[in-house]
Amino acid sequence: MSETIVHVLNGPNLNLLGTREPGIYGTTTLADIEALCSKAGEAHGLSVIFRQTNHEGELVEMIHAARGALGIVLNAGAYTHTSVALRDAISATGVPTVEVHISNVFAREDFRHHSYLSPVARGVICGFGGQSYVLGIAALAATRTPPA
Ligand code: CA2
Repeated sequence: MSETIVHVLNGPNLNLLGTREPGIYGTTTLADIEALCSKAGEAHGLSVIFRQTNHEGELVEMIHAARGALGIVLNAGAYTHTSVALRDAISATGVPTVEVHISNVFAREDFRHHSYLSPVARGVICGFGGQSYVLGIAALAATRTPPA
């Protein structure tokens, strides 16, 4: 077990953050969010592994690779609304997963109101920009069992 490791996984198009649609996603880049996550990890005594991919299968592999970790903070991007494969990967590995979104998906188009992942997630945080990730890391840290 690697109970001091949190995997922060990002799905499709999140590498474009800060370059387009600032009205929805702000001007924060993914590199800025990675820095926020590292800082949050340090504050909680956790190591953060931060990754992004545009490919669904690769995201499945990344979830598998997180087995034994304290948890996953997952922004699956548009796959949130489409992917049974990601949902099965979360269920199959049993790694506590916090679903996060930069935007408030419930204030947006109807198709973003449904998530295949929420029912198997430990919890869901959305609408707080890059802070959604920081809150996700804090939530996992709060679930940590103190050493005996
Ligand atoms: O709000 C979020 O974090 C989302 O997961 C972002 C996804 C979207 O499909 C989800 O419904 C909500 C989209 C990520 C694409 O990011 C872009 C970045 C720059 C320009 C355009 C899209």
